[in-house]
Amino acid sequence: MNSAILITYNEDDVVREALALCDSAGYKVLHSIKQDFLQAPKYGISTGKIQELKDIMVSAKPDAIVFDEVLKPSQNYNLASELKMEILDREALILKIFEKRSSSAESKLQVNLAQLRYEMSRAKEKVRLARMGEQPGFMGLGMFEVDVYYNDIRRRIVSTKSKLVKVGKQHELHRQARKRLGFKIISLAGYTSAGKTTLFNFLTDEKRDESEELFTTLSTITRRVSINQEAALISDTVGFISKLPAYMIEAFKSTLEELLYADIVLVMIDASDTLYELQKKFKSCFKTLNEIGVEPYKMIFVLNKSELLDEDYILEIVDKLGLGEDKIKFFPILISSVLVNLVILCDSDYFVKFPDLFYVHAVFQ
Ligand SMILES: Nc1nc2c(ncn2[C@@H]2O[C@H](COP(=O)(O)OP(=O)(O)OP(=O)(O)O)[C@@H](O)[C@H]2O)c(=O)[nH]1
Ligand SMILES: [Mg+2]
Repeated sequence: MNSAILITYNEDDVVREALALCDSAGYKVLHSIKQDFLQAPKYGISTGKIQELKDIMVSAKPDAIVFDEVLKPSQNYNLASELKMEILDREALILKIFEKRSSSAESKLQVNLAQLRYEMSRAKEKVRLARMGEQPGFMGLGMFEVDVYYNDIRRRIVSTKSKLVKVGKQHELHRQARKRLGFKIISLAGYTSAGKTTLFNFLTDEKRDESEELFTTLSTITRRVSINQEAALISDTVGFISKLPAYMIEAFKSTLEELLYADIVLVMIDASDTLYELQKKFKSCFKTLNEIGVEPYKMIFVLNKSELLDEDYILEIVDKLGLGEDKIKFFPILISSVLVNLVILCDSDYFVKFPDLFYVHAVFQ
C-alpha cells in the first residue's frame, strides 16, 4: 500500500469519506491536515500551510499528497512544483479507485475515457503554460511535441468514445429485447456504499462483491427476479459520490443509461449516516439522477440499513429529507438488506409501525 498525507475539510463526515476514498484507492493516510477552506487561488491551501506541509512531509515521507477538493490544473501544477511530489486531487483519487476496480471491458473503456478527459483538461493548461514560457518543455518535450501529446489525447478520446457508442448500441438491443418480453425493469441507484449490491445479491442469489470500500461496483448487470410472485428485471449500477464531475458521469453514460429506461429507480440511502451526511448524499444523488435525466416520478427512496436505527430517528430522516411530503411521488421505504427485512417483499414489522411508508406496493401491483 502507498502512503499519503491527506488535505481535507474540517468536518467529520467529509474526513471519513476522504479516508475511505484513500483506503479504497490503496493509500494509507499518515497524516491529515484539516482546513475550512480549500480553494485558495494558487495552491488550494494558504501559502502559510505549505511550509507546515513541507515540515510534515520531511518526517512522514509520503508517496503522494491527496487533496480532497477538485484542483484547477494550475493549482495542481503549482502544488506539485512546490512540494516536488505527486498531487492527487479528489478526481484523480476517484479515477485511481475506478482503475483498480474496473474489470469488465466496458468499465475499462469508461474509466479510460474519464482518465483521458482528466488528462485533457490538464494538458490544455500545460500547453498554455508552455506557450507562456512558464513551463518550458514539460516532461522534457518541446512545443511541437506538446501539441503532438495534446492531439494524441484528443484522438484517443474520440476512439474510446466510439467504442463506447458501440457498447451503448448493444445495451439498446438488449433493452429492446427485454421490452418485448414485457418485464418491468427496476434499477438500483444511490450513493456509493449505500447497499445496492447487497440488496441485489439477496434478490437475485448473485454473488457480486459487496464491501465497505467505495465504488465496489463499476458495471451494471441485470437479472430476473420475482417480487410478490411477479417476474421483473433488476439492475445493479455504479454508485454516486458528491462532486462527481459531469465528464465522469458522461464517461459512464452507457452504464448509467440503464437508469433512464427503468420503470422504477430504487434510490438506496444509507440511513445509518448522520442526518447532515444523509442530506448531503441525498442531494448529491438527486442531482446526479437529474443530470442523467431520470424522471423524479420513477424514483423510490429506500432507507437501507434500517436495522441500525430506532423508529424516532427514522421518522426524523423521512421528515428532514422531505420524503413524506408527496407520497405519490416519493415513497420512502425501509429496508435492511442485511436482515432482509424487506418491505418490497411485504413482510416486515415496520409495516404495522409505519403504514405511511408502504405505498411502494402499489407500484408493483
Ligand atoms: N448494517 C447494514 N449494513 C449493510 C446493509 N446493506 C448493506 N450493508 C453493508 O454496506 C456496505 C456496502 O454495501 P454494498 O452492497 O457493497 O454497497 P453498494 O451500494 O453496492 O456500493 P458501491 O458498489 O460501492 O456503489 C457493505 O459492507 C454491506 O455489508 C444493511 O441493510 N445493514
Ligand atoms: Mg455495489
